[in-house]
Amino acid sequence: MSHIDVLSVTKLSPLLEPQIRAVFNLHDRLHETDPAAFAKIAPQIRAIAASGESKVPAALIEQLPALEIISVFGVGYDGVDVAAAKARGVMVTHTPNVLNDDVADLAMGLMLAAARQLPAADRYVKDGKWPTGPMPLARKVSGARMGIVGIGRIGQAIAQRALAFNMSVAYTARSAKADLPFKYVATPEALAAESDYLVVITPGGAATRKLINADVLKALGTKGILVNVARGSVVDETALIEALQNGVIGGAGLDVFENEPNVPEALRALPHVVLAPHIGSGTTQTRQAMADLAFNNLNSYFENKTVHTPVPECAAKG
Ligand code: 8YV
Repeated sequence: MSHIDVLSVTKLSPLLEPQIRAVFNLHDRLHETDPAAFAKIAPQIRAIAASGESKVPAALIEQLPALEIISVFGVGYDGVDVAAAKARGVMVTHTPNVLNDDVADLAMGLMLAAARQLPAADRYVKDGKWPTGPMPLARKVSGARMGIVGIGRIGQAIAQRALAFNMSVAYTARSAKADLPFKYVATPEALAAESDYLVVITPGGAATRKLINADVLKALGTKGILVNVARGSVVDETALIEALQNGVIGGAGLDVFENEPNVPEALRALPHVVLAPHIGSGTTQTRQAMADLAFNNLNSYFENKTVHTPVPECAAKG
């Protein structure tokens, strides 16, 4: 299928790029690197390869009259204008499920790291401070109250882990899920008020923008810890920084940010915050599974017009 032209809109994973190159004719971010060459090839582009953080706006889709499929390497696809794609009959696929465990593991890791001050503890020993006396006491995780914002596949994987820590689990979502054994709370603010740890794992996009605002943080309280493994857009980062600076909440563990890879200096300077560079799905095993699924979606689309994991909006109905 080397005659099929694919445009990548991000630096592709080294686990995915060779798979695509072996079968397709890949134009690596040509729209950014060489607009003149892109203008020539644009009418032939039949697929886009993107990542979870990629932007595929309507303006780009409009420039590609032969576009048939957008394959996202990631479960989140909030950067893709799915409505514009659907209006043109363009299929959008993503990589759900294969990363549930890793993202849930990282949520627990960030919660533990922030509560037990693991990065500070590591520095304490390495900097030779231990002989000067013990570290300040930290906060207990086991048996505490976890509130989960968004109870999809990953949210449920986090809940499962929380139960093993004897935590109580409550959640908020657009509606209560009757099949789940956890308490439903109608709003993030009300959930925060009854949580020690508030874990955010809801999709990004317009519907959840700044869902976690100053009021929610205030409700979480001076001892509460916020964990975000969703999208930076879900948390009002300015409000979060203020809340952390002023002791409105107790701490945070963050894997995602409003303007990645740029993290505000004010956030980086705070001692009671644990930061990670968007590594929720970042293990070799999971990235391989994501790469295989993202590639297989492309490949089977062009082989027989079927895909393994369409985004819900593009899934065939009944
Ligand atoms: C990224 C993610 O896709 O799955 C998602 O939605 O945010 C991540 O897994 C991954 O970092 C590749 O860029």
